[in-house]
Amino acid sequence: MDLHAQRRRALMDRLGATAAAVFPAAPVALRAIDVEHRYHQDSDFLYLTGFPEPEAVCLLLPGHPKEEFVLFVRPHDPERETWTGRRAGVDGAIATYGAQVAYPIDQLDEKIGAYVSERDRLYYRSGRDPTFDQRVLAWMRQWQLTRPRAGTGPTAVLDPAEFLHEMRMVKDPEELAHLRTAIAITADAHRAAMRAARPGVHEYEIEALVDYTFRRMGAAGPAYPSIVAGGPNATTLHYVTNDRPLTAGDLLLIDAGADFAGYCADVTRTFPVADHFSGPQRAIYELVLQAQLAAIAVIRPGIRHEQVHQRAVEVLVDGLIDLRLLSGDRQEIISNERYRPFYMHRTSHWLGMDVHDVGLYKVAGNSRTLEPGMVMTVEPGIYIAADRDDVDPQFRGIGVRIEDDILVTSDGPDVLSAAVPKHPGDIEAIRRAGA
Ligand SMILES: [Mn+2]
Repeated sequence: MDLHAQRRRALMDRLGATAAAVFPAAPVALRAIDVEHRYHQDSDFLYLTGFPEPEAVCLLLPGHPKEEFVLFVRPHDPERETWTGRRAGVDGAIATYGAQVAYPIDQLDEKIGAYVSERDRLYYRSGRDPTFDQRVLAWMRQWQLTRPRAGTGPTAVLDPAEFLHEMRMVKDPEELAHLRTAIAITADAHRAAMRAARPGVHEYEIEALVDYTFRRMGAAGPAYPSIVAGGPNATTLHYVTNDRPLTAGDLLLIDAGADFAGYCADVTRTFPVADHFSGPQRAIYELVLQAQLAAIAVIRPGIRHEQVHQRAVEVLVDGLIDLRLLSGDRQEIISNERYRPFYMHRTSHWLGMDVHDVGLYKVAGNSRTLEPGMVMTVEPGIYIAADRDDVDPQFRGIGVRIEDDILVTSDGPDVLSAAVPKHPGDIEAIRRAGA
């Protein structure tokens, strides 16, 4: 059984034999009236089917004697395929993707009624595609009408996330292999950027080098718009304008990750455009690094996700007190979140097919317990905007974030992005070698 079949089996066992589940492919996104964005498949759909095309629907019918896995796909159309490329077609949906039965997508409304009217509940995640939501509502109205005489038909639409997204949180071997590749490509791109940055080069030139490296090595492209933020731009968390020339006194913050085979890397490094850090830059940098290393060090199965953030905050607050950027009692600063003018985001998110991957951070009111196979980022930072006149002038305009991708293993944290230098000596070495 291939991995997609194993995943469908595991999901169907959880859904139970009286349920049906519907997963549509992602709709095509338009950039202009007749220009499409590069297609990005829906992660849930891709996880369960491996099917890369738009205009497709996966129907799961747990316990059905012959047709547990039904695909609706675009049929062959030689005229259309001349323009947009080969389609798997109904035959390929069965032969290549393992559907037990497949239909042209335009038969969906006609066929789904009979399949699902024998089930008592329908799993479907609404809110992602309003057009498809309307379709599901129309089916439900139809089943409401036929239910009194048929005696069967779904009475509830439920979110499959509680089962499916729990599965996606713990990565299987194929997923880990794709993630490792995405992260290895990303590491190459960050190292290339560290060698290439110098005064006079624009942020967009570094962005182009990063994105070029992703594509050259077989990634689909950046998993999110690459942030290449020189100097004070690094204090804007989601800076993507990337149009400023770098100057010798800048730090350069790059937050960029490749998308490979549907899996996302998410890595941030900050380094000097000169071949060494200035004193104040190095003080802030070493504090963020210390916080990041301490936060990574607590990762192991059984700890709560929240503890990673707490550890980072403790180290950052101690350091901000030492640097006289904050004053007062550590506990008081933490409970009142007085560090937030310097550190305003969370330390960690799940990582996988989505950059901010699916899965609960809290279960029954408590922060989630880590398990082997989960993948998460650790990304503390300090951001001091250039116009912060309440702050010692030597620190103004400094923004630092350091982000790695961590696999939780029974032996502790496995830093998947360790190939990108982050210790000041290693960064200064690669800077000097590249110049
Ligand atoms: Mn991140």
